[in-house]
Amino acid sequence: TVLTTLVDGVLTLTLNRPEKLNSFNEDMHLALRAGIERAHADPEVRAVLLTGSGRGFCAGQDLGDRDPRKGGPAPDLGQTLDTFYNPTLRLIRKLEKPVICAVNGVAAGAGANIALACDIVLAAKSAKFIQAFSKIGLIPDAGGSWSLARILGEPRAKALALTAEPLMAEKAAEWGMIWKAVDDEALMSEAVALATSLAAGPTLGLGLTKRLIQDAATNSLDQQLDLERDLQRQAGRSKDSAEGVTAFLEKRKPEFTGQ
Ligand code: LHQ
Repeated sequence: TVLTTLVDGVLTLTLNRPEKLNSFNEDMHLALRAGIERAHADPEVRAVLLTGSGRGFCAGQDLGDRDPRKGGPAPDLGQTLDTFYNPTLRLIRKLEKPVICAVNGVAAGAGANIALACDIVLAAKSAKFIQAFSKIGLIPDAGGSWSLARILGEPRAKALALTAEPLMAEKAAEWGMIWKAVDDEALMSEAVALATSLAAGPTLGLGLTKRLIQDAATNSLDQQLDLERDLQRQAGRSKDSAEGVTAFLEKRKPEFTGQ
């Protein structure tokens, strides 16, 4: 349910249930989580690229999995979040390596919000983001209430979540919700080029940069200045920092090892 390749330091994870627009069943949850866990553990992985196969990116939870018409007690969706979505969301945010998301088609419900948890989001111009939850009486999950409110502010976050109106990729880029909308046929080559170039970068410093920017959301300026001091001290002692400065002085391209 998730295709995995490791090329030039880029671990590509492709959600692969195209006939269901890559909606999440248990298998796909576990396979995606295993992929991100590998990215944490495997030093060969220096960037992650998340995308979907077929015409969609991800349509959120597989709604066929729990058909209310079949009767029985209402499912505990809180438990679904605790067991499946939330650990993966936390792993993506905690991973001290860049996570690029190439949204190749519609991203709905939790599918949209997993994309928003990634560090750099590129989307095909034909792709749209739908906070589909309100259509089925649910609330935005998979971190969406947090990321939308932070990225867009309350007015746009509330309107998207209450109306479930699709947001096209170009508008999403204009609003700062994603990094870039690109021509459909250029999406994967651009995303792979970006991920490959980040994977060849100073991984330790990039990881600390990710943490620093995320922590800024809850830190005061004083706390953030202290954190910058601590992480710069660490970055300044890295092999890649020495290599970066040496390469600059020698007017050549740096060769980073990630350490
Ligand atoms: C699907 C799905 C899908 C199953 C398309 N499931 N089959 C929820 C509950 C539990 C715990 C916690 O969290 C959550 C979070 C959530 O994610 S809630 C939101 C769940 N997602 C949705 O409500 C989106 C449902 N899908 C749609 O609204 C549409 O499919 C979109 C707008 C994504 C795409 O529309 P179209 O491009 O017109 O495609 P389609 O609707 O024809 O879908 C293609 C096929 O994929 C179709 O199957 P079929 O056998 O008829 O060809 C759909 O049934 C299937 N599919 N989404 N979530």
